[in-house]
Amino acid sequence: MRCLFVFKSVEWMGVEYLSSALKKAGHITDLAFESGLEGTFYIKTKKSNHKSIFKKVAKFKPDLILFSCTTNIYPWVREVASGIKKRFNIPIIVGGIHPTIIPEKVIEDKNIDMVCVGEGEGAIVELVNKMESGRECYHTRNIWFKVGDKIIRNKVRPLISDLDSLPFPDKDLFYKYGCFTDRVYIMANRGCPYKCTYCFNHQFQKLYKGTNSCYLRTRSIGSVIKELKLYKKKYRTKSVHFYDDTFILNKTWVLDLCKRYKEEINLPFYCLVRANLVDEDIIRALKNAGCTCVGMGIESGNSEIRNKVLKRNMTNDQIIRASEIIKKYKIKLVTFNIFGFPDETPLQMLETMNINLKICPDSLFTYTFYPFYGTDLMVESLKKGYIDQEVIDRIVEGTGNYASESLLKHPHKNEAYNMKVILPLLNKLPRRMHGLFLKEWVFKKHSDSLLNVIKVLSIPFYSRWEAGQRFKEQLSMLRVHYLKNVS
Ligand code: B12
Ligand code: SF4
Repeated sequence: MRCLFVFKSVEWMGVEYLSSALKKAGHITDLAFESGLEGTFYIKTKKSNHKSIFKKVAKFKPDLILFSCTTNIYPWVREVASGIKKRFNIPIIVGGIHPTIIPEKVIEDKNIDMVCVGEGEGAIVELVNKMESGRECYHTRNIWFKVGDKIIRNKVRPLISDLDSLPFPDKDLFYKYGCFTDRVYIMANRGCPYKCTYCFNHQFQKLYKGTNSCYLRTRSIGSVIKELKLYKKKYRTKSVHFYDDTFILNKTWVLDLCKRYKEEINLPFYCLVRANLVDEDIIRALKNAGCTCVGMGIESGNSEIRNKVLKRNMTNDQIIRASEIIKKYKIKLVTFNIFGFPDETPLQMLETMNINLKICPDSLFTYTFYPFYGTDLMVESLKKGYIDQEVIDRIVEGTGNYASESLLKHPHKNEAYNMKVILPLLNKLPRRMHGLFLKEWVFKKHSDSLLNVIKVLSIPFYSRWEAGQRFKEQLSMLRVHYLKNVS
């Protein structure tokens, strides 16, 4: 069967995995892609009329249209799905994190015929096989169907236990659109054992409870190395970005991977670490293998907020110790920070500023808290009156994001936004200037234009490596868009 994925802004591994699973089962896949700056830089570009997508649909003549959907691109998915339905009579399926969390709402959209809940490879192959052979498909696990006024809800199948059994992601789909250049994204694991209250992982753990699934799955080192060797040859890869939620969770595995990576891949790489798991053996091994930069979530510098509200389970000492080890081995450190949690006071927010200024990361990312639907912290925010049904409806619709102003009715929203804006710049200013901002400045109301100027001034201080890569990728997408006429 002919399956057309529709996506925008950035390369997406979820789509690549589904495409290769479908190809392995003998189906034909392609991608209709709309470039833009929102997926990586939160910059709204001119509203698109999606013409290139409709043109691609007309040319490819798919039997099925497939959207992958995070919360923040849901408005775009709905708009494009509606445009497609107006012009073509082709079934549309939407999968990914947003429909997984709120299938009831997503399937209500009149242009969406099916949604996929949870992991998609097994489900999509079964569905497409059945559709192709004209067999009844309403009993396909993970898939919800809309038949007239009726919704058919199927349970989820167990998670894929052997990740090595999956074909490597079909990166060609995005490569031809210039979505990546010499840096590749890879995932060596799936799942995360922690239950941080603002993250989707505890929702997935609940979804799969009782299905006899192991939530945390790790690929064999041989499989990861084989995938990277392929990219090195095919895309002339110069750096690698491991996007695993908790890359260093299994110490023996990381140490073994580092050894073989050095011998067989030997490219600079980036990965995510968790402060409570960092030790000298791991960081030394990462360094020896070529790791040039690690990302580490601090989220809040106040241990009460971090451990009671966010359930991060890590102490300030662990964060400080981890950053000392990372610096000792001269690996660049990027931290992630969020301001404006429920009940967070300005003084607690200041602790996030202070811990960063103390450990001096090479760069840092700052966000305002966005209560993703169904997370424990969204529920808590509702209970405590920080959000109401109207805000929940906006989240369901995919409004806002964690780079914009908070959706919460937070008494210290202003301070949270000031701190989010100023911290990346402050981290690079001389220590003697910190006092200027840490006292009155963060507590005052500033004009949007001043805050926007600071945001622009801070751009060079966000992770330079990451910003540089993304900039290169955006340029490459534009070049392909305007010069190559890919179809
Ligand atoms: C890597 C990553 C990125 C990379 C993507 C790079 C790449 N080349 O893939 C980048 C940096 C670009 C990115 C950007 C964003 N990300 Co991100 N990202 C991730 C991360 C860490 C891994 C995603 C991944 O590849 N997973 C592995 C694949 C196999 O899983 P998957 O995508 O979920 O797909 C499976 C199923 O969902 C399902 N499925 C998915 N789509 C479809 C479609 C159909 C038709 C079917 C049948 C099934 C199906 O089947 C797939 C295979 O099993 C996740 C966290 C996570 N662990 O998943 C966050 C995550 C998805 N990102 C998130 C967010 C918020 C964003 C941004 C909005 C942030 C931003 N602006 O920078 C953007 C959104 C961009 C966009 N266009 O949507 C959130 C989404 C939360 C939410 N409720 O929406 C997550 C869950 C992180 C989190 N902890 O909150 N991200
Ligand atoms: S450690 Fe990271 S990925 Fe895991 S649950 Fe917490 S925030 Fe989510």
